[in-house]
Amino acid sequence: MVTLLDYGAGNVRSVVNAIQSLGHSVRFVQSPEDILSAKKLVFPGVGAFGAMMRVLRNKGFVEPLLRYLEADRPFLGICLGLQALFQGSEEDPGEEGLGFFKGMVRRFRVNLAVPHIGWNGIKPRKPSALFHGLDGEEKFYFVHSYHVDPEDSEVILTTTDYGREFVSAVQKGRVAAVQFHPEKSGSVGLRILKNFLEALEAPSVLPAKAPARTQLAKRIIACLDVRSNDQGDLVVTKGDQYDVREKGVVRNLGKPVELARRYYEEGADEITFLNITGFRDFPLKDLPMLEVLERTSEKVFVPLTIGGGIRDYVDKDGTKYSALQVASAYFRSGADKVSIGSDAVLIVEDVRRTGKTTGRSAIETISRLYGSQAVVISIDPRRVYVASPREVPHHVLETQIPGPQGERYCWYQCTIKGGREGRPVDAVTLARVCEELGAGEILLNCIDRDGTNLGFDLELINAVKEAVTLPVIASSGAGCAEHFLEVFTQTRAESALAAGIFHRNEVPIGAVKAFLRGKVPIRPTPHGTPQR
Ligand code: 1PR
Repeated sequence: MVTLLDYGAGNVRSVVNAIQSLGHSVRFVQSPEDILSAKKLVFPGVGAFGAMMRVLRNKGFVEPLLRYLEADRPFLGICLGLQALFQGSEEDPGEEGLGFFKGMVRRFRVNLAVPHIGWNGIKPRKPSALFHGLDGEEKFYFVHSYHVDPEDSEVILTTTDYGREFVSAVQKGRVAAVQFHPEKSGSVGLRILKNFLEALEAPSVLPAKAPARTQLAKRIIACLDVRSNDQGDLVVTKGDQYDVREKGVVRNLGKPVELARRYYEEGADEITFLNITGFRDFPLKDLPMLEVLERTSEKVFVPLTIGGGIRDYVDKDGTKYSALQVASAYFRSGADKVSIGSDAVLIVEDVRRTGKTTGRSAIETISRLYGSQAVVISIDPRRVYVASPREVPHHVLETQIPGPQGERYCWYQCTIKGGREGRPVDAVTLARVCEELGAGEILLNCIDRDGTNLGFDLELINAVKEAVTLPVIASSGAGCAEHFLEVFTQTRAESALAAGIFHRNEVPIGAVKAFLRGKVPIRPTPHGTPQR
């Protein structure tokens, strides 16, 4: 029996699923006594440092937690659950931490995108029972803007490099804590959890290898466009330039949960579900989509993003739902991030028209509560050619791919409702304003390239990437493994997403990774996955 300290700040479903997948049952801390009677305590932290400490204090958990830790009983802190062990954090300077370890939590001051999101390695500083079964080259999933800075170097278990070297795990006796998310780090993360749950008393070991420097991997994301087909079944479909019908019938490329599991096993670094009719239907009434997430998160231990229909909504009975409520339902069902498409365009139009933000938009409300890393903006732009940059009041770029009349300039028009309606805002401006509003990542589609296998639109990606510091996911047009190398070497995109080639089994994820290996930093695929 594992005791889980959930202080109610966000989704702990994936930690519970990960522990249960290892054959252990979970009980939640309801009262201070539950902490003292725990045999093994796992503390996954989500949200902000100050809010977490206030909840711990209000619930009377601080004193029993310290007694538990000081008695050297088995403890695993995850992410904010690591940071809580220190004296305080720059995130909320007035708020005291547990102070079990001396030292502070500091904001990343690096010349790179913050938060640090993605798969990075670890450099062990001392042996630990947590390392059993690791060879040292593994990568783990991180998402954080702050890192711990212990005064006592003896407690440092691992470090990681991201613009600087930072402490990514600590251990003292049976009290261990990691900055990365084992529950989102595939089989190697599960191995760490298993070692904590089953082998904490085993002899300490060091992995066979240790990287001299760790590198953040470029992420390969599998995308599943989901909708009901004409028979009413929820299917994975795929469009050609957003047209998902072939001879009038919705293409059916498989079942969402099964495909997501397959991609996880093949080494996808993340899975994205897009409910492509979300602009019409209302997701909270569309229980199958919530169920897809619940079932996927039982077996898939990498980050999950869900998009489609994240917006304020009034149903036909006049009941109002906020975008935040929709997003919360998705987080509770196992999503790590939500992606906002149509609504982001309308929000940005509003901000530009009024010259101010309201604080009430979907982007602002969701990022305030769940953090910016939980809010992805999905952009569906279409290329519009112009003869001269002065022709339109938009961000225009000079293109190497001239238009039908030989035009040398183009802009990228944002669309809503799955490409059905063009709006008077360009993709570069949209990305920039969404960053100001608190978005954490951009999913950059391209209607012209979608489903064409012609490769990513590098001009579009470079234009957006130059305008924002946010991580960008390049999407649309991947036709072969070389296209991934192209996008990672000719743009600064952090991730690349594909759909058609994976669904049709033309190029498995393993083959993409095998091709990229040694050329760009990637997370190795699990052993034995298809590469051809
Ligand atoms: O507007 O917030 O309700 O969200 C709707 C979401 O559904 C948006 O993120 C939008 O991109 C997506 N969507 C709407 N209609 C379609 C459609 O295809 N008819 N799918 C659609 C967009 C785009 C991709 C695709 C890549 C890679 N799919 O993400 O997976 O282009 O494809 P490829 O590798 O096969 O080229 P809202």
